[in-house]
Amino acid sequence: MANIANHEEGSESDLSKVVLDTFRWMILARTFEDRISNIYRSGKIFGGVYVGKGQEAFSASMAINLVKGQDVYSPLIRDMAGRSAFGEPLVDAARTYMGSSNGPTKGRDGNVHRGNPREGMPTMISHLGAMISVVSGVLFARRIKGTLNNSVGATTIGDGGTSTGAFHEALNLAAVEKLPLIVSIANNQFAYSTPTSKQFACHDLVDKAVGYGVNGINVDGTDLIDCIQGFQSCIQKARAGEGPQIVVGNLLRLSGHGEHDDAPYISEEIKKSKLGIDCLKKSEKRILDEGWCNQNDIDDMFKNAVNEVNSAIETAESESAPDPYSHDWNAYSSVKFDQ
Ligand SMILES: Cc1ncc(C[n+]2csc(CCOP(=O)(O)OP(=O)(O)O)c2C)c(N)n1
Repeated sequence: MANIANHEEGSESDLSKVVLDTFRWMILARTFEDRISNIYRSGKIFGGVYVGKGQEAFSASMAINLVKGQDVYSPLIRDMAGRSAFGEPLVDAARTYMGSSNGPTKGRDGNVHRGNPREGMPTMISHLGAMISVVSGVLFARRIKGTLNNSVGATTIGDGGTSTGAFHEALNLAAVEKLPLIVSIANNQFAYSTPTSKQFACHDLVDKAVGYGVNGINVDGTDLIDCIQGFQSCIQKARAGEGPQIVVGNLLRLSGHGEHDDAPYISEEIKKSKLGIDCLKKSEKRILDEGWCNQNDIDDMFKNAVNEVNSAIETAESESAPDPYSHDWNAYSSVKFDQ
């Protein structure tokens, strides 16, 4: 259990506030993704659905520690909680899944390749490792233009993604240039069905940080407070000019790779291990044990999330798909990442 008395950033009340804020985003993400999975199973969603069940604490803890309007945040497929915590409107996600032409991809993409570059959230590229260079490029450009100031850039990758050449090249360059980059590695034990033992030979993923000459830490990805404090400390170091930071979150994906995958390759043994603990349930228990709020407050958080999800999905469902005869398919080329 993390020691709240050692919380570096301030008092216990600061910590309880950030924990409750982050917990709300976790609830919203879980409620939304559970609903989207059901809609997918009813055949109303084109394309795949990839969820972050079990990774919400790790995901939201990075984003909650970033400054919107200043920092860059580049989420990956399991970062619904982080997206919400960074300020992505829920309706943007609903519109993307439901194919609404009012959505950020204008109904051209049915899942996660959405972003809002003007708000500091680059549009997600699926090729594993690619977003590290994108975020590094933004930071590098800001440095050259003299607009970097106090900003940092953060992105996520999975355990499998750390085996790519793109990960290596981008992190190496960011380290050489001492960019204020935070890379969270969500070690959910599998890259699709490939276990970590077939993915890398190092003892621990955090050992990779040593090879690049950057700071790296491990956090318990099922423990909200450990995640919040780990990201707080690494983001602070990046802002202070200490170069790239790696935060490895150890957890288990509590779903298939996508909702089309029932994941028979995940053993009961690992599901029952500490890695398989549901971060949402663990956070709820800790919050109640600490007396940071009561059960009624938590029930209200879940009710509010259901209302928010209903409203976002109703809006998206009432909107039309792009008309292939009148739609300007080149509209995206006019969008510039003006940073
Ligand atoms: C360069 C590249 N190779 C392969 C893929 C296909 N692919 C998509 S997700 C995935 C598994 C990713 O595993 P991991 O990085 O551990 O993330 P997780 O899905 O477990 O969150 C693969 C192989 C891809 N998107 N990009």
